[in-house]
Amino acid sequence: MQRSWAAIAIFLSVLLSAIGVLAVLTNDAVPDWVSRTSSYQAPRGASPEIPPTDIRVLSRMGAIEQVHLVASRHDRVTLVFVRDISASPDMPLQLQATVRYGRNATTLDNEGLAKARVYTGMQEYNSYLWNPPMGAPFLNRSAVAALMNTQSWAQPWWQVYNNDTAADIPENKSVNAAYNNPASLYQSPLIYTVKLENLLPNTQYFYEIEGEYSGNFTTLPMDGDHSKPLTLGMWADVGQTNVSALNMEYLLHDVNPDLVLLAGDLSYADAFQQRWDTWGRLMEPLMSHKLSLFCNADHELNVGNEQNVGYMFRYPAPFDESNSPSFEYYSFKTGPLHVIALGSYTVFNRSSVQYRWLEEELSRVDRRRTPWLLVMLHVPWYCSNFVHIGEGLLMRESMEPLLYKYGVDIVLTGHVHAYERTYPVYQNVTNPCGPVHFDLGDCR
Ligand SMILES: *[C@@H]1O[C@H](CO)[C@@H](O)[C@H](O)[C@H]1NC(C)=O
Ligand SMILES: *[C@@H]1O[C@H](CO)[C@@H](O)[C@H](O)[C@H]1NC(C)=O
Ligand SMILES: *[C@@H]1O[C@H](CO)[C@@H](O)[C@H](O)[C@H]1NC(C)=O
Ligand SMILES: *[C@@H]1O[C@H](CO)[C@@H](O)[C@H](O)[C@H]1NC(C)=O
Ligand SMILES: *[C@@H]1O[C@H](CO)[C@@H](O)[C@H](O)[C@H]1NC(C)=O
Ligand SMILES: *[C@@H]1O[C@H](CO)[C@@H](O)[C@H](O)[C@H]1NC(C)=O
Ligand SMILES: *[C@@H]1O[C@H](CO)[C@@H](O)[C@H](O)[C@H]1NC(C)=O
Ligand SMILES: CC(=O)N[C@H]1CO[C@H](CO)[C@@H](O)[C@@H]1O
Ligand SMILES: [Fe+2]
Repeated sequence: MQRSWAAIAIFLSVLLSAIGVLAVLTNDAVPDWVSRTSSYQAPRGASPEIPPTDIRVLSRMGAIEQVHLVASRHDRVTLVFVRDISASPDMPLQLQATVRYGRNATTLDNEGLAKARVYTGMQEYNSYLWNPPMGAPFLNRSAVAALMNTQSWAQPWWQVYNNDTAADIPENKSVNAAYNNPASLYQSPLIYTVKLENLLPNTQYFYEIEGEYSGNFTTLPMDGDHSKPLTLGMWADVGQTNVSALNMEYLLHDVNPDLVLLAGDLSYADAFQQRWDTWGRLMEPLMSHKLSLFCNADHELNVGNEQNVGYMFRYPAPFDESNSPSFEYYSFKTGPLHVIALGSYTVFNRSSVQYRWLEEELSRVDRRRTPWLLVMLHVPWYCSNFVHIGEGLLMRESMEPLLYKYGVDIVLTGHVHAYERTYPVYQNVTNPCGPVHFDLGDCR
């Protein structure tokens, strides 16, 4: 069975509005594909970060929140949720939670035990807080100085960056509080994870967490099942402004995808860790109902001292399920589609583990079952944004021949905060056998 471009319909947000791109993947076996072009246009211009006092991002004070579903395998979905007990010292510490799930919303015949983990993050008072390159400030320097000042409650010898003024904080620099300043230690909420197992394809499932929170989702088709079109919601560089929220609502209600692919840069927490929590709350309407896959990017790794920790604990990638030794690269198959996620900020040269895994993974692709082959990574290999041109070149140099050899159809990227789509291309030259590159991103 052959893939054909005639059978791909692409929802495009209009030029320069960089989000809400959707592909309906079918193949020749499905004659009644519908071509659709979205008229959606993300609002232009800077949008202020949603303040922490906004109802959409407020802590639920010990109740279940930040519920999200990660695609894992054809018969398995990972459910993640959170309890923020930071303001409830008397609440019993519950490190497990019962999740009941099933096809019948009344009987919920299956049960899973979710286990909680927490992590500590070293807060970084990044200049993105008071001087962000996108959007408007979330905190000013005085507010940051106040946050870092522990002298009213910590032992007096603990150094603080300054006492009570913003004057010492460099205008446009990141500042780490001293490691022994207790104000610099962030304690994550309880993050619970459970794998919902033995799921049937193309089936609506209902779930209930501790009898307290309920939701539903629909499983994806088996790989090789080409009986109906597969709708993908694709986005990147999401953030947490009103525009991020609008884009989320658009994906949920208008696109109504089977699967959401987020090509990196999720929350822009940038090592001010509680912004992972506000993002998780803001995205819950979409992510508690639709299956997503993610890849990690610069804002998960190295804007601030994130080092992927917040990402890794909260958005577990199905790497075990795909013979990968690292959450940074994995694969997922459904219907006519084989997705491979790669790490733009993971060593990618020919002696790297990532390269060798990719080569093996590509050799495992069965084009009869999954005629569409999509590679998701963060930093574009091709783009016309001169600020970012060249950032993806080393990875492209290393891996492009492999992708070409195995006939990858689509390379999905983000990072540049603009929408752009290439002709099929290989080594800088239009080539009908090369992949088409989609650069997505919220331009906020
Ligand atoms: C769900 O289970 C209940 C109780 O067994 C049953 O009465 C009901 O018909 C079932 N619903 C569906 C949709 O199967
Ligand atoms: C900084 O923000 C705080 C509230 O977070 C506000 O009370 C204060 O007036 C602001 N300071 C300046 C200099 O804008
Ligand atoms: C903070 O206050 C203490 C006590 O008043 C003073 O010794 C110290 O120099 C101050 N630190 C800074 C950074 O201003
Ligand atoms: C499934 O969840 C969605 C989103 O929360 C909700 O709107 C819908 O009513 C639910 N469906 C059923 C049958 O409960
Ligand atoms: C963002 O959205 C909220 C809720 O709709 C609204 O109250 C607020 O005014 C908006 N903020 C901006 C800057 O548009
Ligand atoms: C691949 O990259 C790693 C990390 O930068 C480096 O240590 C190694 O020497 C490189 N190998 C080759 C063959 O370039
Ligand atoms: C492709 O273009 C880049 C940037 O212009 C250049 O550095 C690179 O050498 C070119 N590669 C090939 C194979 O032509
Ligand atoms: C060079 C630079 O980025 N300067 C910025 C430093 O931060 C202030 C706001 O705090 C901006 O106005 C400057 O443009
Ligand atoms: Fe990025």
